[in-house]
Amino acid sequence: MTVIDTHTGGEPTRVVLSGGPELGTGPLRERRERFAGRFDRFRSAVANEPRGSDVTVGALVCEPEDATCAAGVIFFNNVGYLGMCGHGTIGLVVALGRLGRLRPGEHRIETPVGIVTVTWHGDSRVTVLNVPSHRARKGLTVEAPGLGAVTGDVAWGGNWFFLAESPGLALRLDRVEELTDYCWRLRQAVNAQGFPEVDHVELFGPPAAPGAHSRNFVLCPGRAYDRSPCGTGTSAKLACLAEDGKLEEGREWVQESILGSRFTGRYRRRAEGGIEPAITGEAFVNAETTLLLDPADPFCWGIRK
Ligand code: PYC
Repeated sequence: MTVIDTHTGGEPTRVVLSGGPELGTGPLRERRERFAGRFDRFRSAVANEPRGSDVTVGALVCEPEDATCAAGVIFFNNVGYLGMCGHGTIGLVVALGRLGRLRPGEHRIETPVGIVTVTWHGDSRVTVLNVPSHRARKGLTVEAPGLGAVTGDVAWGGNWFFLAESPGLALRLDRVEELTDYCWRLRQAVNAQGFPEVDHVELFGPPAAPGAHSRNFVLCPGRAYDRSPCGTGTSAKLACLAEDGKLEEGREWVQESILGSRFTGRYRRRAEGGIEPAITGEAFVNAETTLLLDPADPFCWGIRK
C-alpha cells in the first residue's frame, strides 16, 4: 500500500493512496460497511502495530460517488471506523496538495456522513466546512462508578461526543493516565444511559496560552487521546456554545489541545436547526512510504486488541 503520513496539531493521519481494499462503487456509507464487513484486516494492517499505533488514524482515499467532489475518504482507527475526522481531513488535503492532486482553493470531499467543503490555503493550513452539527441533549447527568454524578452534553460534530467540564483534573500531558481512565468510565456510563452511539468523550478546561478560549482533552473510541484539538469535537463544542448563546455566529473560537496545538472554529446557523461549523488547522507531511504485506509474517494484518 502506498501511504503518505501527516500530522495535524500532533495527531497522525495515514492517507492510503493505493493498494487498499477494493470496495467497489456506491454511497461511501455502504462502502464503509463493506470495508468493515469484508476487508477489516486492511484497517488493522494500517492502523495497528507493528506498522501503526493506537493513535494512528487511517484515511482510505476512494473514488467519490458525487462527481462534484475531488475525492472520497473513509477514516478508521485502531478499533474501527469514524464518520468524519476533522484533523484527518486537514491531513488528507495537505497530502493531496503535496502530490499535486489538489490546487489551493475550495474543494468538496465526500465522507460516509456527508460532503465537507475544504479550502486548502496553499501551505500547511486548511479550513474544513464540516457536516451540520447539533446538540442532541443538554445537561445529561450520569453516575459513573468511582466518579459520582457528572453532567455534560451529547452532541454530533461528524462523530458523537459527550462534552463536560474537567472535574478539576489538569488538562496536561502528565495527567493523561488519569484523564483516560476518567473519560473511559464516563463513556461507559453515558453509553449505559441510552446513548450507545457516543464513542468520544471531551473534557474542557481553561487554556494555557493567551489567545485561546479553551483547552480540551478528547478520548477516542480505541482509548487513544487526540493530540489535536479534534475537528469533529470542536464542531460539537461550537454546536453547544451556539445553542447556549455563548458564541455569536461568525465569531472565532480558538480551541487548544492537550499539547497546546490549536484549531480556530466559527459557525453559521442553519435554518433547519444546528450549525455549519468551519474549522481551520495546520498539517505537515512526515513520510511518503510503501507498506509491505508479507503473508508469511504472523503480524502481517496488525496486532488486534
Ligand atoms: O479531528 O475529528 C477529529 C478526530 C476524530 C478522532 C480523532 N480526531
